[in-house]
Order: sequence, then C-alpha cells, then structure tokens
Amino acid sequence: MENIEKLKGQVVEDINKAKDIKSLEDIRVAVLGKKGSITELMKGLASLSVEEKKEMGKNLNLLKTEVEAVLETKKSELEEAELNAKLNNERIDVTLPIRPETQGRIHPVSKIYEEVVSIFGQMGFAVAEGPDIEDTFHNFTALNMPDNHPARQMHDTFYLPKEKNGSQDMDDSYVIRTHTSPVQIRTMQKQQPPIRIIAPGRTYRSDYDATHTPMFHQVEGLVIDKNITMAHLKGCLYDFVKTFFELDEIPVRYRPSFFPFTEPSAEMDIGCLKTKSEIKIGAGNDWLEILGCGMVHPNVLRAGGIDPEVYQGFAFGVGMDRLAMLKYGIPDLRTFFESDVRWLKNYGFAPLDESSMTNGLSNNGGQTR
Ligand code: 2NM
Repeated sequence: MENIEKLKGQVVEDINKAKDIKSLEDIRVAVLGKKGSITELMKGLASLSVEEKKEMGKNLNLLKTEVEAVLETKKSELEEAELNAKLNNERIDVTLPIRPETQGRIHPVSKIYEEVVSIFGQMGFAVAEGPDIEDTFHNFTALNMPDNHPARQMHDTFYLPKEKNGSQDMDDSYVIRTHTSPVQIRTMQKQQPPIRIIAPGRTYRSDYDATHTPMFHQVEGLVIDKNITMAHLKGCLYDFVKTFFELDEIPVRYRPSFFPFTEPSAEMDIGCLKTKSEIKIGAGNDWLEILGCGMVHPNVLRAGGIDPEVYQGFAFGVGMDRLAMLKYGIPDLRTFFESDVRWLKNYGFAPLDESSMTNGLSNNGGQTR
C-alpha cells in the first residue's frame, strides 16, 4: 500500500513535469505500457494469495485509473499550449499593405476589354469568340458583302496567300478578320434566337496613322429575338456609353449611315466639349462619333440560318482602342503597340484593381495610374 502511494506520487510528479506531448507519452509507456511499472505490478498479482490479490488488485486498479486521469488532463493542457504557441508564431497582420509596388501593368486596352465585358455582362450578354484567320464567307459574303462588293476593298483586307490548288472561288480564300462580325455569323449558325452576345477581339486592316494601326481591337454586339426594334438598340447603347464613361447623363444623337450588314444603319455620337488640349465627354456643344450600329440586314440573318420573317435583331461595333484613347486621354494610337515599358508604366493599370460593375469600373482612385 505504501509502495503504491509512493509510486503514485512519483508518477504524478513526472507527469506534471512533462514539457511536451512526446515526453508525456514516454511516461505513459513507462508506467502503463506492456513493460510499465504498474503493468508489472499487476502481473505480480498472480503469485499472491486470494485475500492479498483482492486487496492489491483493487488498489492497483484504482492507481491505474487515477494515473490515466492525470495523464489525460496533462495531455489536454499540453495540446492547448502547443496550439496557442503555434497560433502565436503564425500570426499575420492582415491589415498590412501588399508588397510596395507591383512592377507589371495592365495595358489600357485590356482594361477597356474588362470594363466592356462587365457592362454588357451585367446586361445579360454572353462573350463569343472566334478565330483571327477567317474564310471570306464568314468575313464578307455572309455579311451581305458579295464578291466584288466595294466594301471588300474598303476594308483594306490582309489576304492570306492563296492555296496552291489555284481555286478561283472567292470563298475559298482566307483573310485575317477585318472585323469581329464573323463571330456573330458563327454564333447564328450554331444557335437559334434569342441571341445576346458581344464579340470582343483583335481585328486587322492595312492602315497606319495616328488613329489607325494594322491590328486594332473591336467589340461588336448582336441581339436577336422576336420583335426587336431600333428602340432596344437605342436603350442598350445609351446605357452602355453612360456606364462606360461613368456619367449620370450624357447627350447622344444618331446619324443615318451605311453598312452592308445592317439596314437601317446609324452612327452614334456623344456630346462633348473640345478644347485645344483635351476632349471633355458628357457636356458642351460638340459631338464625337463613338460607334456604328443598325438593324441586322435580312440577308445576314438568312446567311446565319435565321428566318428574318420571324426574327429581327440589332448589332453594333465599337473600336476599343479608340475608347481607351477617349477615356484615358491617350493621344496617339500607334504608341499602344510599341511595347515601350515607360509608356505602359505611365498609362497602364495596377494588376490587382479589377474592373467590375460592383468594384467600380475604371477604379483608378488616384493610385492605379
Ligand atoms: C458595326 C456597325 C453596325 C455588325 C453587324 C453584325 C452582324 F453580324 F450581326 F451582322 N455584326 N456587327 C455591325 C453593325 C458592326 O461596326 C461598326
């Protein structure tokens, strides 16, 4: 009995001194393991008389239970201490600013692309894409521009070298697309109305001056359904320019125009003030041409496999590079594609300021540019 009390005192003392889970486990094994001190004592019971066995057995069981309880308590204590130490060590200050300055910048055209996609996305438009290399059927013929149509020349088209088989069929030749309209044709061929898409992307024409580069970016839109009218076109495009230029109101006007793929066709102007050094959008007595639009020509609907007796649609096309020049005051288009890092540092946007309808569109609150 005395021995048991002594052993208990010793074991409890050892347990309380344990500094970590590992040494606690060592103690457990030394006491309760297969060859542990208590286990050995229990093995010794066999050689005792019945009376002694009863008495000793009871005491040993009690000792075992008590030691187990002390071990358990100590284990919880140590686990909690270990967790707290870990939490303390791994503490981070989430209010610290991100790294001082990111080096890379988002190109203004990429920024405009994101803005345009978020605006039309909010209105329920899906984004459609297509190849840069197009056959002349999708780039011209299906868009009501048959062989020898003057617009084919007007587009300053880059033709790909003719295939060696010497085919004379115009629709067998390939171009790098002069507009993104072939994406609309491909969408019509794949999908019956209702259709509501925008087709943003690269386009190519052989032209080069302060406002034209051989590669430029367009976004075109297409809405087709039953009973679509010019009123839908006007509402949609008014909302677009207002949201894009981040203005509550903006004067707009439509002038009649001509495109082979729309009838009637129009150009949309927005109100602005032109001074010697800048253009202020949204007020003043001047007008600025911003986009082309119209009701999709019945021949175009037919080429896309859609019955013009049942469905109508409107379409529009905007130059995204021009939008970038206007919104962010960049004077010369040619500089967009010179890959000059000093230019990008000046006109580019910080990569972490995402453009979205909820985050603010341009979101350049003094630090992005
Ligand atoms: C513009 C102006 C007006 C246009 C038309 C089509 C299609 F494929 F639906 F016929 N796509 N884009 C369009 C209409 C483009 O760009 C100045």
